[in-house]
Amino acid sequence: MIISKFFGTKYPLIQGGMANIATAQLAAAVSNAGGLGLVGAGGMNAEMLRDNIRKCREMTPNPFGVNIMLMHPLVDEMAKIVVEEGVKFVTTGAGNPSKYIESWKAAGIKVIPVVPSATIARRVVRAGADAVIVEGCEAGGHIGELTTMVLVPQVVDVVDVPVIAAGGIASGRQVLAAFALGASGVQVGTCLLVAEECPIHDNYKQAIIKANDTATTVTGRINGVPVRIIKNQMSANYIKREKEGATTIDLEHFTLGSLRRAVFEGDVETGSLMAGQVAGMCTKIRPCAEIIADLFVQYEQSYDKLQRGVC
Ligand code: TUI
Repeated sequence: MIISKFFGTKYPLIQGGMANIATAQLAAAVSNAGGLGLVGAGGMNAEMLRDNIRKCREMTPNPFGVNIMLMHPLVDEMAKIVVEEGVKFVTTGAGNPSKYIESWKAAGIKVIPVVPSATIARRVVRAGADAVIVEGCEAGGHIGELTTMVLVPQVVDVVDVPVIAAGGIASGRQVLAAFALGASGVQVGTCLLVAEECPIHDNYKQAIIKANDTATTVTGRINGVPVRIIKNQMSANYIKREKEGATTIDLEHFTLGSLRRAVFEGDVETGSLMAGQVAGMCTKIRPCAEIIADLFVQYEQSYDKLQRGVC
C-alpha cells in the first residue's frame, strides 16, 4: 500500500520528528506541501506541545501528526496530550512505545514507531503498531546500527504493516530505491533543515549547505546513545573524551543543551548540529513545497530512466 492513502496526503512522505526543530511552523509547511508534517515533542514542555498542536491545526487544513521522543522526562504527560488534543498520527523515537499503544489506538490514533532493527519492528507490531518507520544509521540524530539498505528489506520480510524508509533520503533516486527495497513511503529530515520555513538558526542551515558527504560523525557510540551530527569542535572533544573513558554523566554534562545552542543560538562550534549523511546533497535554502515537489518529480524521472534502461 502506498502510504499516502493511509496518511491522506498527496505524497507518500512523512517529516522526521526532529527535537527542538519540528515546530508547528515546519509541520504545517510540510503538510501544506503535501507531506505529513510532524510536531516534534522532543525539546518541548507540555504547554509548548499543546500550543504547537493547536497552532499547526490553524496553519494547515491537511493532516499532520506528533512525534513523541520516548527519552523525554515528560513522556507520560506528552502521551496524554496527543489524546486530549485529538491528534490523528503519532510517531515515536528513541525507545519502545508499547505501553502507550493501547490507549493511543483506543483514541483512534494511528501509531507509527521509528525502529532501528527487525527485532524491535516485530515487537512494536505485536503491540499494535499500524505501520513502522525503519530508520537506517545514515540518519541524523539518535541512530541504530544498521543501514537503510539492509534494514528496510529485512523488516519488510517480517512485518505485515506498511514500512516507511528513513535515513539517507534527500533525492528522488533515493525515494525510488526505498520503494525498490519494499518500502511504502519515506521519512525525510535533513533535507528539510534547509527549508525556508525550518526554524533553525541560519548558521545551522549554512553548515548543512557547506557539508559534504563525509561531514558527519557519530558521538556516543561507546556510551550507548549514538547520535549523528556535523563534525565540529564539540564532536571532536566529545569523541576524544569518550575514548579516554569519560563516564556517561560527564558526557551528558558536556552535551547538555548543545542541540539547543546549535538551533537557537547558531553556535556551530560547541553546538550539536544533528544531520544525516545526506547533508552533502542539501545545497540551497528553498521553500518546503519546492523541496518536496522536486523529490517526487525526480522520483518519476528516475523511474522512467530505470524502465528505459538508460541509467
Ligand atoms: O529518535 C530518533 N532520533 C532522535 S531523538 C533525538 S533527541 C536525543 N538527543 C540526544 C540523545 C538522545 C536523543 C535526536 N534524534 N530516531 C528514531 C530512533 N529510534 N532511532 C533509534 C531509535 C530506537 C532505539 C531503540 C527505537 C527503539 C528502540 O528500542 C529499544 C528497545 O529496547 O526496545
